[in-house]
Amino acid sequence: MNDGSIDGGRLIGRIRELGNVGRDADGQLVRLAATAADKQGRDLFVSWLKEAGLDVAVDRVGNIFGIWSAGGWEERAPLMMGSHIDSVINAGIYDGCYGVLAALEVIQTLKSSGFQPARPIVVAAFTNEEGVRFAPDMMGSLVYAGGMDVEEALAAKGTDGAVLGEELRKIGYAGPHAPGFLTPSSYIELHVEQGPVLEREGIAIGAVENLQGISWRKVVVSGTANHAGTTPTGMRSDAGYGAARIVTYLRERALASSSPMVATVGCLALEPSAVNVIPSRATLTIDMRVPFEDRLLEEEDALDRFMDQLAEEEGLSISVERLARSKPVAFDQALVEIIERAANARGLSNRRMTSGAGHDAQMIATIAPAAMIFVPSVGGISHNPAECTHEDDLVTGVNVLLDVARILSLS
Ligand code: HGY
Ligand code: MN
Ligand code: MN
Repeated sequence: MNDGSIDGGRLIGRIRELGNVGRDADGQLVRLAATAADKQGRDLFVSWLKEAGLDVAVDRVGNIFGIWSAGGWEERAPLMMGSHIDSVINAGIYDGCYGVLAALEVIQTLKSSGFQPARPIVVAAFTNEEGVRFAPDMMGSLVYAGGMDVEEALAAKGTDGAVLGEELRKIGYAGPHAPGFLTPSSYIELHVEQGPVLEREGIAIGAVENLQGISWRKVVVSGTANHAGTTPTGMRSDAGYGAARIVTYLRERALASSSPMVATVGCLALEPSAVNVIPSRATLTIDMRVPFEDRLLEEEDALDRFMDQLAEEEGLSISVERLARSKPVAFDQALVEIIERAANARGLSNRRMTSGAGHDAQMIATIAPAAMIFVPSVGGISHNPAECTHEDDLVTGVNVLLDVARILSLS
């Protein structure tokens, strides 16, 4: 392919092929960080990197890098593009994988067209972006950017009791390189929007200028198991009721908030989980997000006060563990403008936007200029097997990434 445009068939084919790796017995896509399924996905991605003639490097926390540096530009900071290939549970096939495979497609297109960059170009696949098995999310890029000690990350215990460092060794991705071994000149991440905005407004490209703050907590509500039939309501310390009050508090708080706030209780387990026993314990996770740091801090404080009062009123004890916390991030304005100009040059409608989801770009933004490109998600659905982006939108996004990469690697 030498006319300088991407090979859409190769891109779509790889997205589909990688999307079939890690299907469980029910056909659900589950490729959690550092599992055997993740290894299969990683091995497939690395095979494509080698096919493309790239140097492959893996760092100590399992981040994978495909490096195009032929021509002796090693001494120059590389242009980096990438995302992640781990998934949530029962995932779609585009989240993360699209950005990683798009970056590889851009490099292969530039290489085969005889393009001569002035600096190396790197595709990155960061470990454990989703944070479903090991918290926090965006862990690989957080460590890479120096926001988390690599030893602390490798010691992280998963929801299944596994230890990340051992799991990476088991799957053969405990690499030799020190996280951060390459400091990019700039970082661009292409991602499906995962929200409804672009589709609703009929816009082709999102030039992402910022990303909201994220607060993850694990909460354990402890009460007293008792007989469901003999215990008067006023004498109960019902952990299940306490958890339900937290869920409804968060929804009411989000709806009443003066700023865009979302809150989710994604995990909820009751013990002993018997039909006629008042729950003695409820274990839940809370994901709160607000685009403004001061407001997120306010919401965290308000939640703490609510839970203290709930505990007192209901005779419960409530413990809270912080799982992840990232501040809102503003991306590099100059890069956002380059993305807008690239979209305009192709006659593509585009708009600036905030990312509701967390991304590796927010971590790399702390060590290099970074920005993101979004393409529309059908129905705004994501973290769901129905996640979909139309093929022509996928190709359009990669062509914009290609144009941006040309500009950023020529200087
Ligand atoms: O949670 C997030 O926003 C991302 O999908 N890790
Ligand atoms: Mn993602
Ligand atoms: Mn995701």
